[in-house]
Amino acid sequence: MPKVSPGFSPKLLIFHQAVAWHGLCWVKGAAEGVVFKASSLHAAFQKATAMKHHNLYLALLAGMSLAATGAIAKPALMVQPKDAQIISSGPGFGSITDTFNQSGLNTGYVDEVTNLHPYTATASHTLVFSGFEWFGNQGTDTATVSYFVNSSLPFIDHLVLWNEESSGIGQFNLWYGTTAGEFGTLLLDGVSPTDHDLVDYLPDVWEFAPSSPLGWYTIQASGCPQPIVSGFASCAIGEVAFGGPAVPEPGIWAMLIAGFGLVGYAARRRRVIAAQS
Ligand SMILES: [Ca+2]
Ligand SMILES: [Ca+2]
Repeated sequence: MPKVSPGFSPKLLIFHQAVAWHGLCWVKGAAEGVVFKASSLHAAFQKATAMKHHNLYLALLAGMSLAATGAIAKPALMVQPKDAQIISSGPGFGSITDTFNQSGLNTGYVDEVTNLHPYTATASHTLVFSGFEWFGNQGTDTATVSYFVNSSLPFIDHLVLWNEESSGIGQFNLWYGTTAGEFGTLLLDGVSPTDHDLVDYLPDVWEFAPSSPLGWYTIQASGCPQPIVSGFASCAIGEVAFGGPAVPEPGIWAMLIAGFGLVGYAARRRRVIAAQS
């Protein structure tokens, strides 16, 4: 079985199975001069059984499912925001640009190329403030910041946050909208990042329902500063990035087409042998 990433979705797999099943039934039926009116998996299976080809269909389905799983289980890739805006508690201290330009990371990532999970397991952010982090206005316990994402990946479903270690963010909601600061779709509701001590810190990673690869993602932070150290009375961010699935490679589709051709050849051969005996 292909390795299933933490981003694996059973619903997507079922959807792909259904698509694969209907597609195969239709093509196989058309090839035999019978276009299936398969409005459900059950109807398709009954039809396949009636044609005494159910084993063939099950084998095909299994193959397609395996291939679909491989396609879906492509690793999540790192996605770098292209812009950011402070919606509240600004201008604060430091530059908001330093929270998405990879400043302060011990090792960089390549936008839409680096695999998210292995990378975020070891990529730490410096505890040094100047030139690397952003703090909100002193005396504020909330802050809202929007990040602009414009990615060629099919969708966005991960948030990566290096939660600044001395003040950080207590809790936050993540929203998606088409404009900066828009509370459009709620993607994460009241989640709590790690409260780090005064050390270089690793990121937290959250997965959420697939969302648009183009638009503004807004972090609505509260509960700042965090208890450990509470060095400065405001919210603070070290670095923010996103993640989405890789697109299936053309090779997977070539493999499927080749496999289908082989199965079709085998079925035809079986009929010829049956006709001769
Ligand atoms: Ca940074
Ligand atoms: Ca802390």
